[in-house]
Amino acid sequence: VGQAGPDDPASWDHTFNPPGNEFPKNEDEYDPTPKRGQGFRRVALKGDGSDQHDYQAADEAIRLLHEKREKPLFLALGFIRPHVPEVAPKTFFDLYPAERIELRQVPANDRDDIPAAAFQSKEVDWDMNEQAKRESVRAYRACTSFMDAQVGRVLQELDKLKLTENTIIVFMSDHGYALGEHGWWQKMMLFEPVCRVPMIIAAPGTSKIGATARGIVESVDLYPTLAELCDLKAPDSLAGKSVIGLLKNPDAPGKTAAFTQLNRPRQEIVGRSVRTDRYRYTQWKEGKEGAELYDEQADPGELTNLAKDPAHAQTVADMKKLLAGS
Ligand SMILES: [Ca+2]
Repeated sequence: VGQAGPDDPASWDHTFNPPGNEFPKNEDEYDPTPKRGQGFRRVALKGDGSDQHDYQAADEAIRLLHEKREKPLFLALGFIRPHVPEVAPKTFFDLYPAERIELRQVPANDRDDIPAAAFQSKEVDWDMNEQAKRESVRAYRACTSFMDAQVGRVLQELDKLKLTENTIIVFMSDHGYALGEHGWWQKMMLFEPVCRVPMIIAAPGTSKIGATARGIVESVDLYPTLAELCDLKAPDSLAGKSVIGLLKNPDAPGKTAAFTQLNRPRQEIVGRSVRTDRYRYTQWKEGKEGAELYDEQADPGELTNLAKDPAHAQTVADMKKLLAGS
């Protein structure tokens, strides 16, 4: 927000980094998690949020669509929400009354079979009580809907300009988000809700509207997919694989596995995780700091770690082989 970060200037003809307003003064603000400082602030704004980064980024995208509509264009539009701090107009908070939010039910002994390295800290729920947790989920939903509304503004403009029919649209996120799973919030873990991201692709003439492909894909597959859709030659060095087969036929098989890696530099621990259609296997510091195996079909909440279960020894061996080959 407000800065180019590690962007590569040579890759862009035009950049725009709106500063937004993440610290509004006079709004309805509440902070239930004093231990986390500004990290989990929630702000319900007056007005339509037009002082916010995501709104201004959508405005700029709309302006560029008008200006550049005659020629092929690659537009990367980054939204910050629902990343913390959770700032959105009050009207979006009103969509999600706190009393209607259902919280994750975490068994008291859940962490007993999880290696300590799986968590950034031992803290459970950051000392939030039930009400604060409900408000946190509510703020996340409000911010997600606010961001979604900005996506909608841009798509509407594409329609108005009659560009939808020859535009490839991709919606994805850089990581998922924990909302109380295993007593954890935000990211920095290798459980399903954090490793998994949305990947929505509308490629006119190729993809089927509203279809869901169940095959495994990875974020690194985006580059070769876009290259193929645009009839461009991708470099041979790319790690990913085009998903165009799944766009054409959502029932087509995906990859054997997807990989995710997490660094805990302070503890000098790297966690590596592999997901197949049935299992997730994660090991910390090559297994020296523990391992986890979850049956995602029987146990989608990842509550029972099967890594030490003799009945799953073969599965563990297979998953280790996948990790070693990645
Ligand atoms: Ca458990």
